[in-house]
Amino acid sequence: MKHAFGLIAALMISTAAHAHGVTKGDIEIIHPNIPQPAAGAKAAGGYMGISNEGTEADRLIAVETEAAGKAELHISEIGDDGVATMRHLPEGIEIPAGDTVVLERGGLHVMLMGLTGPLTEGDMVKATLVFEHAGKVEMEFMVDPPGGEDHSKMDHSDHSTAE
Ligand SMILES: [Cu+2]
Repeated sequence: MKHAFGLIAALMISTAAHAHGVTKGDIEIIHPNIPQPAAGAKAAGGYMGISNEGTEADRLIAVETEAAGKAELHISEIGDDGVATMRHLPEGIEIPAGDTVVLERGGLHVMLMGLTGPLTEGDMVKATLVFEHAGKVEMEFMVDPPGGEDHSKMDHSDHSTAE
């Protein structure tokens, strides 16, 4: 995942004005965010960087939040036919030792399904990430502008089909 470092650097630079995050043990959560969904949307994607400073792999296995009826871990993929599809990851997302995994549009994401209320830019959305080893990490998603923070610095070539 060498490319992740460049993405994280871009993420941190582009969001430096109001970057936020949380650390628990060896796990650091970097700028968890939800781009403001369209009015009346029933679902939204949650994104963040997850660093593992430890010497053992960990695994994000669940996300709990009162902002949605259900939160699942998904990956968006472009199939051989060029069509973007989303796949549920019941086994969770591995965070290798000494590595950073980026959840971003068009890739890994938290899928919030059955939103319990509107999400407006600037809102903070409480959630709990559940890791196999680090346990429960309390954090807050920041609701970013619609379409996400600063498109210009990241590759969002497939964002129109992500959700
Ligand atoms: Cu999804």
